[in-house]
Amino acid sequence: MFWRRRPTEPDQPADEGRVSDAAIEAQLEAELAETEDARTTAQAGGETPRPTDGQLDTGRQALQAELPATGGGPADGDLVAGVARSRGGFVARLKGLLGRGDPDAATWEEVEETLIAGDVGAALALEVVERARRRRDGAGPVAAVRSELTALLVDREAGWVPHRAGPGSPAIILVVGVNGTGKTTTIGKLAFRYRAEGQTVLLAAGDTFRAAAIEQLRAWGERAGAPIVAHAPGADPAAVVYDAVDAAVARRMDVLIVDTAGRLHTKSNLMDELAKMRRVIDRRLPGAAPEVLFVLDATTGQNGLAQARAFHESTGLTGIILTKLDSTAKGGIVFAIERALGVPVCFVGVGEKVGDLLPFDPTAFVGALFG
Ligand SMILES: Nc1nc2c(ncn2[C@@H]2O[C@H](COP(=O)(O)OP(=O)(O)O)[C@@H](O)[C@H]2O)c(=O)[nH]1
Ligand SMILES: [Mg+2]
Repeated sequence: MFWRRRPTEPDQPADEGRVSDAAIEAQLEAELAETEDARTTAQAGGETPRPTDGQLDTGRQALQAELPATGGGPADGDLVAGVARSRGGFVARLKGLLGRGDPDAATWEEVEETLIAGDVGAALALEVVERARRRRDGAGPVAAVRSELTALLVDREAGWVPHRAGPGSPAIILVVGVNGTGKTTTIGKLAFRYRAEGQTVLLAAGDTFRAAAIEQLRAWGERAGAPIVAHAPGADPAAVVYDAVDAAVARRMDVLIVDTAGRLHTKSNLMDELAKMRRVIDRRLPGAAPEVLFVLDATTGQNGLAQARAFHESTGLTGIILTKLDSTAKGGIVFAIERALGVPVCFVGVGEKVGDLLPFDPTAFVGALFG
């Protein structure tokens, strides 16, 4: 499948026998024409019907209870509480093993096993142990392991900010990942965060697979004060994106966040669908260079890494959001995913409340883990 590269990246040399650029352009034109048709049909059919049951009201009431009475954004969730299970799990065991003074070879082996049990991954666990042993840290073996784990995390600037092509151009964030990992919830939390910062946010209901997915996003948008672009269930997601990009530009929105489907059983279709959404963005807003954030459920452990690699290969991820860190004792997946992809974790989810999405700060994270 052809993937349109970012304008800032050099073009790859053309392979022998590769489809010509003209053919690709012709195919793209045809796809975009199809997308135009889908848009016209969707607009003629109007937007999806609004929910009539009391579910949204219940959700709104629950949310009101979470929001501070003084207004503004929701209170930030607690990272230390969010990683309590991991701290009490594999990290507590590490400290127990290494806190008894000079560890022998057998103890180091147990440390390695403990890191593996904490989802750091076998190869990485071995690497951390070897380096920590060689380090002969004056502050002791626990500090040595802690330093080696910290060193695994990708270098980044503090506070992730989505790319914007210019002041009049919206930052575009595509949120991708398999079903149930927390994409829509995370988009809701992100919308709240940016709204609380005074930014305008537009949401795009690119998961058109189920009506409930569109309604879930709409509910979040209503709560966060973020309008939403949605087509009927079953519509072409690229057509939704097409309209959303145009609306974001026309309304001078600061941020456009696109929800996407995550069904795995049609994986190659899903990847094609994501690629097409990307191409539409590149076409409608050249230079937009959308962020592609992969939502990883921390409880899926090493299996999640395989998913992440597949998405990275086909869509070029620019960041990771690790959700449900509060539900796992194996927070070592943070180190494994950054090392596997070389892409930074930019947010972590530590609960289901609106404030439970925290910008990822490596030092604060390791500090919260080790207590
Ligand atoms: N405990 C916990 N649950 C979360 C977190 N993020 C999302 N969830 C829950 O995960 C479930 C699936 O979320 P959803 O956003 O619908 O996933 P999607 O299919 O990827 O869009 C919901 O019940 C969310 O409340 C988190 O950080 N912690
Ligand atoms: Mg969803």
